[in-house]
Amino acid sequence: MQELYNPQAIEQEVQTYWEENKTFEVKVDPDKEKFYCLSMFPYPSGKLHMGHVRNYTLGDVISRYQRMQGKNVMQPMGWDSFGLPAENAAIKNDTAPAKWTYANIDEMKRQLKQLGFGYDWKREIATCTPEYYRWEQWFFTKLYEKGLVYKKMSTVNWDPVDQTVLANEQVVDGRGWRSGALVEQKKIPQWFVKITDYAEDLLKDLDQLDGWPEQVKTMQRNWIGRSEGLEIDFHIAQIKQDFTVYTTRPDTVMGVTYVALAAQHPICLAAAKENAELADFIEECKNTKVAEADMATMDKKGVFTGLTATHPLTGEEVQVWAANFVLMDYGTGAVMSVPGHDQRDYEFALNYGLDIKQVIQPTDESESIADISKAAFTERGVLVNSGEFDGLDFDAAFKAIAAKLESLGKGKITVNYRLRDWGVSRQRYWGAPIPIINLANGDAVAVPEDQLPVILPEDVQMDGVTSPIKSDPEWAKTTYQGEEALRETDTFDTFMESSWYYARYCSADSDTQMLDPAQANYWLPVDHYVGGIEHAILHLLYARFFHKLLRDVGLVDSDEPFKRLLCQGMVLAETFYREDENGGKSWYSPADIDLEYDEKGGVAKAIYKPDGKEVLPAGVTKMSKSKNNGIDPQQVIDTYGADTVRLFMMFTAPPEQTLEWSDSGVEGAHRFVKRLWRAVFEHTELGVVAALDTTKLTAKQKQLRREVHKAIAKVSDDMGRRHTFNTAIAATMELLNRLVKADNKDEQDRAILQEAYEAITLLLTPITPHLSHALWQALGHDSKVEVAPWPIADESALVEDEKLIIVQVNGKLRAKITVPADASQEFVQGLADAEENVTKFTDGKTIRKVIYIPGKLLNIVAN
Ligand code: ANZ
Repeated sequence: MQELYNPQAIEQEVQTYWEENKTFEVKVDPDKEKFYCLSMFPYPSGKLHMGHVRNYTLGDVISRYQRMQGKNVMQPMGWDSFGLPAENAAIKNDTAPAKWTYANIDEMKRQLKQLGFGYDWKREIATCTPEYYRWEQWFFTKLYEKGLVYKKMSTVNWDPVDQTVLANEQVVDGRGWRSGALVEQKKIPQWFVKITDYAEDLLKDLDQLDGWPEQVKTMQRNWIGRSEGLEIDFHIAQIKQDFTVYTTRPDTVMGVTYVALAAQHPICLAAAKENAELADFIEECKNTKVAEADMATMDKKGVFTGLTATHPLTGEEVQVWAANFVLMDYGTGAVMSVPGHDQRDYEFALNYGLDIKQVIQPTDESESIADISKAAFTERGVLVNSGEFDGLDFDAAFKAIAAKLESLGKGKITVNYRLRDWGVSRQRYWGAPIPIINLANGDAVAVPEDQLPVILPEDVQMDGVTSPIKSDPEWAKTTYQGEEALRETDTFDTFMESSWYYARYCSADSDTQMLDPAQANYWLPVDHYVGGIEHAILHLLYARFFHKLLRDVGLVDSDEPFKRLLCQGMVLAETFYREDENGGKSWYSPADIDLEYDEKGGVAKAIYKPDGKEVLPAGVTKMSKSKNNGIDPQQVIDTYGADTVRLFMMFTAPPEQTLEWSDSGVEGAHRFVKRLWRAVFEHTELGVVAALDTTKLTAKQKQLRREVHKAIAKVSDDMGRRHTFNTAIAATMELLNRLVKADNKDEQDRAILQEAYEAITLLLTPITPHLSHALWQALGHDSKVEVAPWPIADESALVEDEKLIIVQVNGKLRAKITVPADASQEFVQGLADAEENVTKFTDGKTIRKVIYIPGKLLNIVAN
């Protein structure tokens, strides 16, 4: 008897085999169909968490399945290794961000290997290495040459005590995380990439992405936010100046009762010189940074500029206000205000006693006229109080008013996007230096190619306030064409690195180019991308944008980087707490809790093991530090082995849904693994098996074999098409239950069992690869299971050669007859007519109708 199932020993041995045989190293092979499976690379925070384990198990299962389909599968892994947490950790632990990061990478890589993920480690990249970021810097200089990047003054969070710029996550309740000082808004020059030039392309190409969840595409569409509208010119006679508003509702133009400008609008800035109240207001707006999402709920405030503008169609004079809800960087920074039909304008008008006029009426005549006494009527409808445009609907009014204004030279149709250009400057240290040289005369130039990469020093002392490359006066010093100049000390947003890593993997070791187009075009686009839904907007949009940039400089020839996207659900766990006298809660790790159950299997008591006293359950939530309910994957791997962890992850929930951690679930998965192990060895111990001879099978044997092949067909469909790994596993579990009860006495019994255990082993290979590797050998194979072809269901085994037919007379069961599976209706009817219990009810009657459902039912209607 083979020794007991010992996952640690088996897994170690199989992993060594993979490593020695370079099982997962791949090369371009034009004769083979390729499959590129990618999981979102981790930030090296220290050690893997369960979210990683789930993400990477999904990717690995898909990869291994595709490899068994005979495809050339690339599955790479790397590290998204720049970013703020490394700086914070370095300060806390008195080390350098680089050292901390590389140590974490080592540890997490060890864990990934221990989980048995089949990565091509030769392609490993870490974005914080010069070998990687030099190409990002190079690419940025290319974009600079193409006019796709520019410098602009832009607002940052400024800590006046620490004299430093803060990232959004370093601002806590409006104060600096370290100094506690009130954070101010400050404008400094920053670099932007012109993603807005690609807005239309990014929107349009979403239609190509059939393999993406609808939800993600919708989020991207909304983020890009295309709107079609009209730019309309207003004239201010007092200062002899025109300004332009942007509106998506030109149909409401006759309802304009005032206009509103952003506080930063040049007309407001000019008017403020003689208007102290306005100047104060502008100052106040400066220090409140408003996100677009807050626009609807914020208190609408403003100041009258003292100016009036002439309505372009009515010639009426309307007041010009500065208003806090108008954004300077959207549209034209000016709005024609229609309080009757826009809620923000409405609230503002109420606050300042401005007129509210109705010009739109509901289309549905059964509705009474819209009530605008409490809120604006914002739906589309039919025009009223609009002179020559009365009675038109939205579309007709849009056209008519646009045409009229155009003919007057006061309007034009325009398209606007909510999408803003991408600000890539960060004032942090741990990032790729922006490859720009600032000249003494104020100009900026790209670092020449032969001076790249601009290296970030790694051996630094963090003072917790200023970036080491900013505090070291020497670092920035350089020369440009013989003149002294200074390097840019800002670094890139880390989204820059994650926007093209998927492409770098295709030729990860190239030190002569960013990508090798031949290799990139073989592997790209990624066939299956697996990652978290939290990246639905920014990361995925930036990566799509970069792909188009790469395409437009000729490095890749596809339009989109990711063919199919899978967003896995979160991993949840139970939470437990105790309350102290002040009502504060302390949270206890589920790993330290013993549960006592009532007779019905419900939780009766939760006991904190270290002190034996009770804690209270507080429901199931996402594993997080704040609720102390994270389960450390390492502990589970050490106890049960990687295969059990992988199996549990895949079995417990479909990929997109949340997965609830449960100790009993893990134990259940482990029992199944052990059971399979035992069953296979009990089978192999019975000795040599004869070859399967399907012509010699009894009905019972045929039935068992049919079940085996049904399971193969089901698992293949679940894995390949539906991606419901949980039901695939359930089918193999059922099959195992069946097999352990099956006869194993004669040769053909054992031949079927051999076929069945081989099938189970292969079907589980993507999920429990170490176990399968060992079982495959135990079943007598020399070749390795990783490259064994996926089993194919034998169609002939699936065919049932006999069927049981229910015979009814007038809907009542009268007989059951067994017929060949391909029997015709006449044949079945003939047999039915020979049944005494049937003829008893039909004799002497007229047969009105015979209903036959092939293989199932024959119903004779007679009276
Ligand atoms: C008049 C009007 C009447 C509007 C009405 C709406 C309803 P989207 O669809 O998001 O593009 N707007 C224009 N520029 C703005 C700015 N810089 N800051 C704040 N709001 C601005 O929205 C376009 C609408 O948002 C425009 O249409 C404008 O208000 C406002 F019954 O013009 B509307």
